[in-house]
Amino acid sequence: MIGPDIAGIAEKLGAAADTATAIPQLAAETGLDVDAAYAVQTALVKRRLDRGERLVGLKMGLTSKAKMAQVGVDEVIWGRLTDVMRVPDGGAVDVGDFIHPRVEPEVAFLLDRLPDPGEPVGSFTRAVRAVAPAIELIDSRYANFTFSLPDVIADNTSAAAFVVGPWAPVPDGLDNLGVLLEIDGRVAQVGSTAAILGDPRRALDEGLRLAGRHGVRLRKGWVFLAGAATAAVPLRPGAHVRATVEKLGSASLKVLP
Ligand code: OOG
Ligand code: MG
Repeated sequence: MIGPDIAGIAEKLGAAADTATAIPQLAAETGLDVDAAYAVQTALVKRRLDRGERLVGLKMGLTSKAKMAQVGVDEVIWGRLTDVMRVPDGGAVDVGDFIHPRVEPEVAFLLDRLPDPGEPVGSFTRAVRAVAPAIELIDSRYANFTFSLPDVIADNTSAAAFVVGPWAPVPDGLDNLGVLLEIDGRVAQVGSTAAILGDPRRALDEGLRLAGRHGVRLRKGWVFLAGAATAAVPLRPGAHVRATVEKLGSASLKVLP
């Protein structure tokens, strides 16, 4: 039996991102299952690495019920972050570079000494050197921001850009910190880090386990996004976005007019 055309699907998704043009969903039509979808994601990210981008981290997706409900997919997923996706704290993006961008508040981990594949994380403070408030800008390449589980995995879990705020030492508890997303100084979303798998530290266990299944090892120095605690909010030209996590501070992003 001939399987789905992994390279061809990755090329379609890559071109959609490069030209900021939505495409129809393709998993059902091409018979893409979850494993094949991660193979597409690998090819899609390789396309970026081939043009000089560097892998700088891993992101988790759909680790909260709010996110699962918003997109109608209820499995935890993971994707890759490259250096070109990183926007400095307080930096600006242009909505014209994206199809239908949304922002969401995140908690970021700076990875340090990680366990060998198959081993449990053990001490979180050994595995994570610092934590920070962050903003993720997601931009599904599919029309109407609508997708199935294999579709969103193939599309590198909608990854498009991210901002990391100031790094701070790991606080005593990370499991019930208030999370706030403000647009132009007005509250757009409120939540708690408890929404992230009960405790965002669990996202790292899940990331190690799920990425490890596909032979992907996390690296010291990488940024790890634990997944949004709240639903994502559409990004408008001229907007000022701020994500605040209690005890950790804020990260911010401007959108060009
Ligand atoms: C998929 C990516 C989800 C998160 O933090 O849950 C994600 C999407 O919502 O398009 O990044
Ligand atoms: Mg996210």
